[in-house]
Amino acid sequence: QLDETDSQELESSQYDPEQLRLMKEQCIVVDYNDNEFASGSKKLCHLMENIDKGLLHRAFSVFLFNDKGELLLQQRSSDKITFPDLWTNTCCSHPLCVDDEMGLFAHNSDSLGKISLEDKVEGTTIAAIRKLEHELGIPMKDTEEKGKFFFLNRIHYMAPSNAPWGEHEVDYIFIYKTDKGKDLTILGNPNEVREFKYVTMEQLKEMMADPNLKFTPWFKLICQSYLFDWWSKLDTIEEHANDKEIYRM
Ligand code: DMA
Ligand code: MN
Repeated sequence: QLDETDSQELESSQYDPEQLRLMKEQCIVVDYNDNEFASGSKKLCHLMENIDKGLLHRAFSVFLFNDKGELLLQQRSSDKITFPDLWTNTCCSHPLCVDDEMGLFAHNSDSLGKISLEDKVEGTTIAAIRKLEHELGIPMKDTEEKGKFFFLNRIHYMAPSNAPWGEHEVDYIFIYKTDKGKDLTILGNPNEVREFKYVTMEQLKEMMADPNLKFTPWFKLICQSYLFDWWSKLDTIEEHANDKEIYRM
């Protein structure tokens, strides 16, 4: 576990108490090649003073599509400490430093070597299922069913937020495809999500052209690179999944 001493005293501050509590979560600290080597609090991992020294952690971004091929967007809550009020993809967060979310399972628990990418993807999917329920009220039992999540690739990026905060992550990108005829229950958690809506490709492009709407940096990066291509190939997305490369942006 990385040392908690830093210059930022956040208690009794201007921040939302629940979001401050979540700053104590333990993220997975990784090296340049996404190999885990420590745990570090969410607070520690998101302070630019540490990011500037190279601190990097593992994250995920889910792009959830309904059975009509529309993408679920969210606007982050004003209570969020990083990137409040910005529009973004369905759900983002971090796999935590616990066995299952790290990809440590019974079948590999005695292997002293590195965790395989397949196991890391499985662990990160467990975190995604947890957070889809926490942020959007999508019942875990509805997303736990195998085969709806597609792991596309990993994106390594850095982006400052409002000072003193920022992101520096290896971000696992997932597409979730809702079954035909199924309509997922969504109930936004106001501490996490201010608004949410499904959009078509055209509607998203219109939103992005609207100067009054602001988007998260990672969502913009993924829009500029892969999103529209993947979206147009949703029916055969498995052919584009499981890219082992880490793309540096
Ligand atoms: C962090 O998202 C992950 C990415 C990909 C930016 P977040 O700030 O929404 O995390 P959390 O929901 O855990 O606060
Ligand atoms: Mn992060």
